[in-house]
Amino acid sequence: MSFKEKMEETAKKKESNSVLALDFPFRSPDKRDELLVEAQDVLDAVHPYVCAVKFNHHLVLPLAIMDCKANDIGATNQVIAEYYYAAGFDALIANPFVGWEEGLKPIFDVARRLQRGVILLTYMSHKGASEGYGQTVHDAAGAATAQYVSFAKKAVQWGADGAVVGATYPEKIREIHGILGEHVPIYSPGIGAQGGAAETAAKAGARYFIVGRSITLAENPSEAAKKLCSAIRQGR
Ligand code: NUP
Repeated sequence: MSFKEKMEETAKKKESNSVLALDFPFRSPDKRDELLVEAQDVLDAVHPYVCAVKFNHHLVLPLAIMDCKANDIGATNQVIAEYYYAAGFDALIANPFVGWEEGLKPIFDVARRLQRGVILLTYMSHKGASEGYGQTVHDAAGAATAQYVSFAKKAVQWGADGAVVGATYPEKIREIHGILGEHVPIYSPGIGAQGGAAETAAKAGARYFIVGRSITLAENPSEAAKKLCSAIRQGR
């Protein structure tokens, strides 16, 4: 089963399209055990309400000491992908800024061979996103276009398994969704702590919702995850 099909099936089974970003603030190395316990507690509390878990450096680096460079040359990207997939990850998030040949192609090659997923950053959720993803570029034919439009087209052309678009920019979600159609589902971070709203992102066309701090740092993570699910349902 492909990564995309696996996500669809799990979301349906769990009745949830929320992806938990299992992130915690920096902790000194001698507190690593606490971090593990905390992460397990949050997972235990919210697993009925999420369809997937996304690991970032917050947890992978302090616990496993992995040197991940998601923006690298193809040969390095290939090794990164081999190790992450071998460690059991179902999908990786990659940055299309490095391009295809000797850039992301090797990651896609490894992913296809192992039936894993590649999700592309398309328009990030933070304030400075417009400086990179929003800049005007010239496509191969010389026509002026927005960087994120070009990335969205590449996501379709490369057969990406998902595209990350910030919930903080619902109008970008709508526009990018228009390019991706049903081929490439939108994964939307930036809900809660960064100011985005799940309901609005869902209305604009986001399919999955990546949420970290408003669940992991909540007084009651289970309640927060449950609320997120109902906000998503409202937006559908
Ligand atoms: O555009 C992006 N925005 C974003 O927040 C792309 C991401 N990958 N993320 C990640 O999603 C971010 O690094 C964090 O792991 C998670 C959002 O967490 P929070 O703002 O809900 O706490």
